[in-house]
Amino acid sequence: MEAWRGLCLAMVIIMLTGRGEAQLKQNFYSSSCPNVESIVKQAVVTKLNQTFVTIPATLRLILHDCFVEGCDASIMIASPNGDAEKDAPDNLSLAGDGFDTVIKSKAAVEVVCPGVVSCADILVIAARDVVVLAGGPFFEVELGRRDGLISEASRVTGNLPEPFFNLNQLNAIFAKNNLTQDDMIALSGAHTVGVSHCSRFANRLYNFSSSSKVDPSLNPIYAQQLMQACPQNVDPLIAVDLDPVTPQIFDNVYYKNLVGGKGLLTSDEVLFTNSASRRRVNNFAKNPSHFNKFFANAMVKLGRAGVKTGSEGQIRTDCTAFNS
Ligand code: HEM
Ligand SMILES: *[C@@H]1O[C@H](CO)[C@@H](O)[C@H](O)[C@H]1NC(C)=O
Ligand SMILES: *[C@@H]1O[C@H](CO)[C@@H](O)[C@H](O)[C@H]1NC(C)=O
Ligand SMILES: *[C@@H]1O[C@H](CO)[C@@H](O)[C@H](O)[C@H]1NC(C)=O
Ligand SMILES: CC(=O)N[C@H]1CO[C@H](CO)[C@@H](O)[C@@H]1O
Repeated sequence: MEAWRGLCLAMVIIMLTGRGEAQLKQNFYSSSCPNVESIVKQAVVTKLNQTFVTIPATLRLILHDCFVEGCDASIMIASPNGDAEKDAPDNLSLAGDGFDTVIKSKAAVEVVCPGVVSCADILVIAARDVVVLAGGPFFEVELGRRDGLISEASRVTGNLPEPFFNLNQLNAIFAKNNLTQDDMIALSGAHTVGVSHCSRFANRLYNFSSSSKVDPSLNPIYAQQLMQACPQNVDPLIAVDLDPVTPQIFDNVYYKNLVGGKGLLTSDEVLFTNSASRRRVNNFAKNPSHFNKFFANAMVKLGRAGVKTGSEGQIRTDCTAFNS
């Protein structure tokens, strides 16, 4: 009887994993690479010591990876023909330091546990670590992702949120990734660090509508400052802080900015101007620990988007190339 039950259980497990339904879990590498998280953290700290950009660049990478093909490090692939995901127009502004953080972390992990930890998981750990290093909340990450086998610029189109999106468009693209409006609002709080190039919001300053050149939802003094930083025909390399108040700290000031008309992108400010999302923005602006809790929860959910597990995909040795 016992043997029979054991056999049934084993068959169920085989069926589940055989169909690729293996689950992500915390401490996935507890026996195969027990120190993976501390190795990645050390690599991230070392990289951060070289440049602050490590933080925003790595954090943004997780969105761009997970929303296109799922969280499978497809964003990391370098193509000699310039037609991989990272070459798509939407990726033009991804800072090289995010890629470098993952590459250096992977190199450090490979020394100790060669061929065991996916690049997708390393990116997820590194993205969590930069949040913590910038003063944000710690949270346990789920691991067990496999690296994807597809990375094409043409498949990026339509899968990433755009800075001119309205609330419905934002909700729709997050919903495709099983994320709610509250998740979306919390994840937008990543814009508490990092920068945007002028071209992504210049329409709000110079060419908003037939009745008003300047977006009326912008605080007028902030609008003046932005026009100074971003004159028309500005050098396309010029970028300004997404959070003008505490640009290097992961905090809830992003939401206070929105309340004060200092959301840089249309997609930021709309979270406050639209009454359907305003209450949550006010809540995060007033209650930092509430924001931290929602952000951590939403990051874990983001990390589940379109994942490959079990025997799907591969564990890349070099994050920038498929295994040959
Ligand atoms: C809600 C929809 C979102 C839109 C429309 C959006 C759009 C943008 C845009 C246009 C930029 C500026 C890019 C540039 O000009 O260099 C940017 C930067 C950034 N985004 Fe988002 N984003 C969104 C959500 C997110 C999420 C969910 C995360 C991460 C969890 C994130 C993390 C970042 C970071 C950290 C930067 C700064 C990058 C840097 O300084 O190098 N964003 N985003
Ligand atoms: C940070 O960089 C400085 C030199 O810029 C170096 O002396 C120091 O050891 C570094 N610290 C870490 C933790 O890497
Ligand atoms: C201003 O906006 C209108 C309508 O959106 C567009 O047709 C026009 O090309 C824009 N002008 C500039 C200078 O960007
Ligand atoms: C969203 O959740 C459903 C049900 O669990 C799942 O089948 C689907 O693959 C998920 N979508 C993404 C993008 O992860
Ligand atoms: C960081 C990075 O790889 N950026 C690339 C994005 O795509 C353009 C081409 O569209 C490349 O020139 C960039 O190097």
